[in-house]
Amino acid sequence: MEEQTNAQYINLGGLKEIQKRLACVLDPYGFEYHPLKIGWYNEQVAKCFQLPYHDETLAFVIISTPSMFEKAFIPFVCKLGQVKSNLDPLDQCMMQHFSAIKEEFSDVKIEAIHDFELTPSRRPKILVQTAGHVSGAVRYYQQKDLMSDPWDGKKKVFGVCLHPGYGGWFALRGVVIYSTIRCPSLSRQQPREILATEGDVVELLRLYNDHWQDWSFRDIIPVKERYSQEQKNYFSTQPGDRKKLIEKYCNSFDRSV
Ligand code: B12
Repeated sequence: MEEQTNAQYINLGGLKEIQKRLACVLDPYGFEYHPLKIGWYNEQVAKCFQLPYHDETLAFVIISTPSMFEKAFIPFVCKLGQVKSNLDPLDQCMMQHFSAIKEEFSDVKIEAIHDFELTPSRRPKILVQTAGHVSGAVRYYQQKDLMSDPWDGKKKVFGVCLHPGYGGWFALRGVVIYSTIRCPSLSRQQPREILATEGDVVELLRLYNDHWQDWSFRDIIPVKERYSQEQKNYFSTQPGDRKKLIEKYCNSFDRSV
């Protein structure tokens, strides 16, 4: 654990102020942000994934909702024409929005970790599903939660999160850690139990692991919003072939602004 000598303690009022400022930077672009304490995350993950901060350190998990594609990604690739060819355009877009958070809080030390970042030993720097679960924003369903495992532990079954409003139609983009800010009064929120039976959880894990390309796991519950057809086409297209799609979106985007 890294001992920050200049730690600042905030109460729930202080947290609300931070959330208000995050809203200005993130709400217009289809992102959600949910607070957590680093200790809640570190308690769950193996030592090699733990983050070197005090348990009370404040962080937010950042989620992209379906409208992020139209509100953030298309304007990013079209308007600004700033996509560098060697980096994934969506990753670049996320980097820009995380940087905007850092700019808004330029008086505070913030570490932003993206879902795609790896450690030198090629481990993910952050397990966003665990972070999402401990924040209470999404429910992480894992094989090890099953009382009776239909795969008998013989198959590695990847876990998946569900969002109460968007089902599987969202992504966990990373965390921003307010390295020197501690919020002892933030209390843990258990995520909503979204599926009713163990059979539903087995079905979710089966769809996610064996049929993720048909999008069906995302619709396991009724949702308020899904990805647009354009967004589905984009993600179903091989990364190397996405440039043509981007050009097509930009032609219609240019006409609409
Ligand atoms: C590597 C990776 C993959 C790999 C391996 C998958 C895996 N889960 O390991 C591959 C390439 C196969 C893959 C594929 C896909 N992936 Co992927 N992947 C990742 C990535 C980058 C890291 C996952 C990882 O390595 N985890 C390491 C293992 C060890 O973690 P773990 O199993 O959760 O174990 C921890 C927990 O169990 C925790 N723990 C222990 N006890 C408890 C108790 C509780 C209560 C809790 C909360 C936690 C907890 O401790 C363990 C660690 O010590 C994440 C993004 C990220 N940075 O997290 C996306 C991610 C998991 N993928 C995602 C998706 C959507 C996919 C795909 C559908 C493709 C796509 N992007 O559309 C497919 C579907 C899977 C499939 N059928 O192949 C999403 C899942 C979203 C969701 N709703 O959950 C993520 C979160 C990316 C994102 N930005 O949203 N993926």
